Amino acid sequence: MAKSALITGITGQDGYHLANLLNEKGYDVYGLIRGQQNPKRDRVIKEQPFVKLIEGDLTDQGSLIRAMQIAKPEEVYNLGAISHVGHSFKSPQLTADVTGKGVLNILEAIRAVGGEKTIRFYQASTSEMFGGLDYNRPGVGYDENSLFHPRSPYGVAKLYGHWITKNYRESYGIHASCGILFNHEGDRRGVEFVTRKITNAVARIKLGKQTHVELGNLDSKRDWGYAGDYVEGMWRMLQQDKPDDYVLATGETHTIREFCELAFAEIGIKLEWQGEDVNEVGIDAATDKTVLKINPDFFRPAEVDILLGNPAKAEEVLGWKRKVDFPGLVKLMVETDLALEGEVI
Ligand code: NAP
Ligand code: F7E
Repeated sequence: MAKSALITGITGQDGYHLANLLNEKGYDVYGLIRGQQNPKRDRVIKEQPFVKLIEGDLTDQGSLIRAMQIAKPEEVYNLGAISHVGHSFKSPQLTADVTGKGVLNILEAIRAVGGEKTIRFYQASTSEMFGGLDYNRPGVGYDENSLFHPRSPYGVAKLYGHWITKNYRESYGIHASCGILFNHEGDRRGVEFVTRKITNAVARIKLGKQTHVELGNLDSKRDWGYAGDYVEGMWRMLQQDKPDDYVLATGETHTIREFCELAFAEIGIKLEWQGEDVNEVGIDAATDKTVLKINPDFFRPAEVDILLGNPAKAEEVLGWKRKVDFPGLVKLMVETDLALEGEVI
């Protein structure tokens, strides 16, 4: 009998990669899709016809119970969230309801169908729970025991989801694990996130569809991996005899500025920086044209300055290791965007 898995956030980046992985492993894959006319439904049906879609919403307890009854899952992956940090400052209450309380709703749905001993649960926790303020171990990075200090409504909501998952593990014996994942990107990343925004703009600049890109803070540092590698780690967590929490990261950190330099280099542009603060610009060294400007609209009320993860526990216990490195990630994303933008006339 094939195992059954239910994925919330099926239309998101990680939902896409995880659904493919579970399908390759022979699972029956169910995906929770929200809204009465979700524009991403057709894409899932076209690209991943093996996914069985169930309508529901993390804020709607009844729909989650119904999803459990239909999918009868052995494994539930809770990837659904308001996941954009900048957006969470604009819709903090919605973020609390979906990203925070939504986790409680799905855990209660597991209890409602008596799944405490039969359903394994993955919670998508995040490096945004750390926040960077206590970063005092350069070169070592955050691990599972580091101090939390979220710097956004998103980070705060995720911290609730993290602790309620641990609490349900301790209280009801649910096989519930939290993956504390550092940034992971790829060709399925939404264009609202900085990496994809850059690679999409770079492709459009190369094809003459756009003159420049406007960004916010160029100096924050992120530990960026490839999403395809990270969903493998999620699955491995649920295959362990005991539930636990794991950091998935690369152990390297880079600035947004470095990401821009590598991405532009992929299309043969050497970036030169001129000016300071909001007046700083990125210039194409060969033509003197401005290809990058600062737009303060993209600054956040509070910023996480540096994220660097220590994946030692996941490497040792799960046998997990990232495969795609930083230059490889940038190359993969620019190449995909060039191909996609080349197709779109
Ligand atoms: P994503 O692309 O933004 O996808 C988020 C998903 O959540 C979408 O499918 C979205 O559906 C769904 N969603 C939003 N509101 C919902 C609601 N009320 N009910 C049910 N589903 C809802 O995010 P991702 O990059 O794949 O990340 C997956 C998870 O990992 C998220 O929880 C994220 O916070 C977390 N995480 C991500 C990273 C990263 O670097 N990618 C790192 C750490 C943790 P619609 O398409 O209908 O909006
Ligand atoms: O920002 C800076 C921005 O939005 C990265 C989510 O998946 O990873 C993601 O959160 C950095 C920040 O990702 C722009 O200020 C500059 O310092 O790509 P991002 P994020 O905030 O790190 C974590 C682990 C998650 O859990 C989240 O769900 O880039 N930045 N200029 C910009 N960011 C954006 N979005 N747009 C800009 O124009």
